[in-house]
Amino acid sequence: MKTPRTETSTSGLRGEYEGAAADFTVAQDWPAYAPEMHDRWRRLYAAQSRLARRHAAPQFIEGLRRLDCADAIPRFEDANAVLGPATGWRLVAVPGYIPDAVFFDHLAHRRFPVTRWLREEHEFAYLVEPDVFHDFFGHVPMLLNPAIADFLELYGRAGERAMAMGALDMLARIYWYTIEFGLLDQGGGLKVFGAGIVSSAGETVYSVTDADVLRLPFDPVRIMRTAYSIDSFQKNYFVLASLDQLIDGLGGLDFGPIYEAWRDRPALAAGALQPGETPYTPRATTGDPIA
Ligand code: HBI
Ligand code: FE
Repeated sequence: MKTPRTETSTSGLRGEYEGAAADFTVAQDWPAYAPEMHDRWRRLYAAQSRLARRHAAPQFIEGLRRLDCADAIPRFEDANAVLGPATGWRLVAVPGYIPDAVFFDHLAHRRFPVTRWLREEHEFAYLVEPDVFHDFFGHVPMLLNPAIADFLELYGRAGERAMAMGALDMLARIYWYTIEFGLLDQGGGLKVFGAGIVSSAGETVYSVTDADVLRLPFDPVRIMRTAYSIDSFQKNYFVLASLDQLIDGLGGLDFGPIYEAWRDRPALAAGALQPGETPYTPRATTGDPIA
């Protein structure tokens, strides 16, 4: 019988790129997670799912329910048995952040890279780099949604050209302001669906309830031009009226001319309303008040 490793030895898995395949994938090595890690996952899950019930988009809540992962760090294989039939996506384990080109290639082939290690206790509420809680809890529920599933593949396929054109920053902002920090208003009040928000207690509440933060209607070109912060709450958010807007607004769009028009000009500062712009006005709610 395999004894679980101690917390100290297991944390050696963090950022362990040695032994990774050429595409940076590794085995998840689920048996290596120590009991205290499963317990930490359970507490992270409990805290964030409670907030999600109140503030997350119904698509996220539904996806999370289908993954059935409240009690322990999930086995990626189990999630794949749910994901495959639903949207054709598959999770692959990675040691952490991977090179842009590799990341894009995985997405283009409907493989989602999930970091295998879990944050430590002192990082419970805040972490700059992705861990298994951010990657799994934040991203995987939305991979069960067909619109997000198609959009992420499209994003992956756009990577090569953006890199060749020196416009990776512009493309990355699309991911950042939708997949990571997107808001959605389908008429039931402002909801979160971005993984960076739903995996953060503070930002889940802040992004939808703060009266002063700038929210703008979803606009691909505006997003591609807008800088973002990686170490604080966002200074602006973009609001989708439906998840279909992602494909409808970006699927037929030729990014080439947009890159050419804007890549050499300075980005717009986050949180700065531009002349002629109006902040997002929430749609009338349909009996589902938000705090
Ligand atoms: N690697 N594991 C991981 N997770 C990411 O979100 C990620 C990455 N590599 C590159 C990357 N993101 C971004 O730079 C691209 O979306 C541009
Ligand atoms: Fe992420």
